[in-house]
Amino acid sequence: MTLSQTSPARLTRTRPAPAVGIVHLGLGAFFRAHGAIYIEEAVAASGGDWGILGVSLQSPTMRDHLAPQGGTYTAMEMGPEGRKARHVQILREVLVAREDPEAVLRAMAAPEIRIVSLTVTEKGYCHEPATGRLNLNHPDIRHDLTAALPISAPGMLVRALDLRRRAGLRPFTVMTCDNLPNNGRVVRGVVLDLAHQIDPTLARWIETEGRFPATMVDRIVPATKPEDILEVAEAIGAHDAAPVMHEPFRQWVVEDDFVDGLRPDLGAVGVQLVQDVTEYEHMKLRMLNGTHSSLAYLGYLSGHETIADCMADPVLEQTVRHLWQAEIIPALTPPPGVDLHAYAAELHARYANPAIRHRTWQIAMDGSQKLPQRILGTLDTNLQAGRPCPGLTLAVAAWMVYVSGTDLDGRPIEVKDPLAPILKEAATSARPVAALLALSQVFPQDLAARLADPVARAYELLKANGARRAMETLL
Ligand code: CS2
Repeated sequence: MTLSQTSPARLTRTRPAPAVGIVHLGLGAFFRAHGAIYIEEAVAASGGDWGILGVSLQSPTMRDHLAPQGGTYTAMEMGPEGRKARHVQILREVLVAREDPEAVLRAMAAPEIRIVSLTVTEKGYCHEPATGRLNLNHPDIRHDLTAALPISAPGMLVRALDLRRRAGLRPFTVMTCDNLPNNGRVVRGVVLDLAHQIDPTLARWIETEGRFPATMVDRIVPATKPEDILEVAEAIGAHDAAPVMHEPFRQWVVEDDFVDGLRPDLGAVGVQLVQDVTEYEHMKLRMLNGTHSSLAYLGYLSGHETIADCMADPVLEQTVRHLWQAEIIPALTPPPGVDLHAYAAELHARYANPAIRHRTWQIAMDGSQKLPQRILGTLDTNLQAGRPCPGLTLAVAAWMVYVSGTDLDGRPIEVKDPLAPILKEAATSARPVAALLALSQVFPQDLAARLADPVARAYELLKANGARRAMETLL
């Protein structure tokens, strides 16, 4: 056996990246399979110094994987009919904020940086999900209020903007790419809240000069699994320690509001540049992420490992169709020219794609940060209009079972959530439904009052009959 058969060569860079113009915070699989590819294509189409410097906030793993590959990696498109590999080379360098926050701030404050984009997940904004305001009691924010070297994403943005202001530079555009409604307004709000605490003059400068376009991002990108690394090696004939596996579909809707109008030519590669992204965000968060989370809890409790497995189960498949048709679409205003029924049909096909193994457990993560914008908004609109919502109510009840840390057959669940200990205490108390609904970080309290009875009934049904029977009974 030759050496190359036992260990294929490492993936390496084959062309230089453009000079850096963007710093990206949060270098997970999603950005590498979505924004990075769009930006690489925009540079290929129209040029510009829009290379990306990636920042991992906590862990050095991504840097350690990407550095020996010159920052390049494989994006593997997984379609129902086959796969297609692409060698992405737009990322020039990776820094790790926990190791060297000063280097990250220096990079963000450099004159050539015009955009700082973010995928730091919902909890990375350190806000109260129910209100959208900065949580001043968040331990990272308490640290960042006084320390010159921040650890939170809002802290990084504020300190870097401060360096730019002091150096007489223009601010960078802050472009959030996380699944939050009004994500531009949320990040602007937390940055201004923090800046006000640190230096009101800085806050005023950011308020007048800063730009925070909202964006709607969409592509299903499950976390990379060890078997994916082997599959990619076999497909490309080289070892890539950090590939990303993604579906063919992609969509990016961006508010065209950048500091001095400076941005890559995103319009050339199919990004929709709009005045107001709100209706797109609501559509995507409620139709896609709302049913994703519902399938995650109900599917997990029905014993399903992935979304595609859920779609192959007629009970869950009918549940998700019911959610779209009877509960979510009636409570939505479509974006201009969009047919929500066609959008639902497209989502159905995307979920059923057997090549994408997206774990229910992965989507179930961080539910306390996700439920408000994905599910509770739809429930609120419907209940106020007097329309019952048995499906979404059951999904909330399933989340309540899930966060107790024990499934309906008594097996342990590994619950990942920034509020996990609080959720567990409430979910295992004598009155779990009432105790969870009382958490104002998650449930606006007027909605909690309206949810009390229906959720309690759904919860009892789940406990008594199991998830599949409960769906059959209620829907
Ligand atoms: C998913 C999203 O993990 C989750 O919570 O719902 O990551 C989803 O796959 C993306 O938003 C799709 O664009």
